Amino acid sequence: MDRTCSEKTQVADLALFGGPTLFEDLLHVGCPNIGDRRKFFELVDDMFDRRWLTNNGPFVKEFEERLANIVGTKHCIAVCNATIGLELAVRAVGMTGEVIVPSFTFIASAHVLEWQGIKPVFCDIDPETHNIDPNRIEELITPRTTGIVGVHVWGRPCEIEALEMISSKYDLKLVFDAAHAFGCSYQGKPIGGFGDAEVFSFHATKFFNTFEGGMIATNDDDLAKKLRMMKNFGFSGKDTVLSIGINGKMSEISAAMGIVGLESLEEFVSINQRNYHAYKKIFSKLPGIKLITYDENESQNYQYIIMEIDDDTAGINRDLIVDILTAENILARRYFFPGCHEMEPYRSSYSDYETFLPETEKLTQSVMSLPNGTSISINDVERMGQLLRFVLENSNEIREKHASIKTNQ
Ligand code: T4K
Repeated sequence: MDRTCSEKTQVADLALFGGPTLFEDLLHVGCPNIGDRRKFFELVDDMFDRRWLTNNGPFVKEFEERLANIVGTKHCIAVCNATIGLELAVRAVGMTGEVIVPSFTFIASAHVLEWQGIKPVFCDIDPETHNIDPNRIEELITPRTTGIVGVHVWGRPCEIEALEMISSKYDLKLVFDAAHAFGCSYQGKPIGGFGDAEVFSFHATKFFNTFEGGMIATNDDDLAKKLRMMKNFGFSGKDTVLSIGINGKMSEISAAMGIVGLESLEEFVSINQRNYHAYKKIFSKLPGIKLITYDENESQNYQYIIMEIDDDTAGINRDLIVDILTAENILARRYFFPGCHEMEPYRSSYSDYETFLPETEKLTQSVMSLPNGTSISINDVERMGQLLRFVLENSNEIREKHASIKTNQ
């Protein structure tokens, strides 16, 4: 049975120290939002009746049309996941040699380059936006640089104008990893139409999902044509292959999930926004915890509840907070930790990043994310808030108790 947080009257009540858990069920960061199941099963029945399961079927075509209406681009190309989508985009725009990318991102943003023999050159971030810092890009450009991959981290757009200026000044390709940014806008325009192409993720953990899946958006007709061939082994027609390609196709069942999910898009956003406001109200009163905020004049999906922990003010560090929450069945995550440059193969290949990624280093030590989405209620948010308040109020005792347990282990 769930217990209310007021029952945590002493430090020994924390689950980390053997007390009962605050939540009976696990609260996940990235628990999927699911649309109308009945409608989904109807579409699956149609699909089985038709016996057309993949390879540019009617659901994929319909889904792509609907996506293009939402993001306002000429072309939306559905793919099996954003990682393959990024690989296709990077390759199709002609990136080679070195490409500048932030290290503060999910590892896929770097791997899609390395996987194709392109060196990811990691750029530091702006500590306020968590996005690539345009002021640090020019110093990284060499004769081998062919492009920039900007990442709209947490769905908050990069400084797109500045990135566009740099890429046109140095004749670089510009692709956006928009994995987090479906439903978001920049200066009133939907994310999707910027740079040479933008790539979205519809993975189960994103606020809108197709189980696995993704989409490449572009306004460039030639690029779209190339991408469509490349995601289908390079085929142009039944028997002719015109270029190297891969299998990046989205299946019909994923597209069916997407079509159904789109009908609940507004509901997903409004629940996320409601929870975000509840988190904001509680966390603005907690010393040492800074919640990242969204510009409410732009469209947002409000999926990510991201906190930065200031150890000195909070009296407790990020890792111990994550351990405490995890023990209570709140599976908080250290997104993104460590930075990509600290993971293989980059860690072994490049040794000197620490000196020029200071903001990335700092942020990866203090950042964490909390659950959001349709599986999270206001009551859940309030209980998490009460727990965190209890933790901060008792930080000294918690730290000491934790240290003494560690010493005795
Ligand atoms: N670029 C960026 C900036 C990205 O963040 C991502 C993906 C990509 C590119 C690549 O996109 P895709 O190729 O995936 O389309 C998760 C996701 O797998 C990944 O898609 C996402 N970013 C990343 C931020 O998070 P993990 O390894 O942390 O996932 P995992 O299995 O630990 O799951 C996360 C939480 O979600 C867990 O608490 C469990 C929960 N969960 C997960 C699934 C799959 C559920 O409750 N239900 C589920 O069905 O990477």
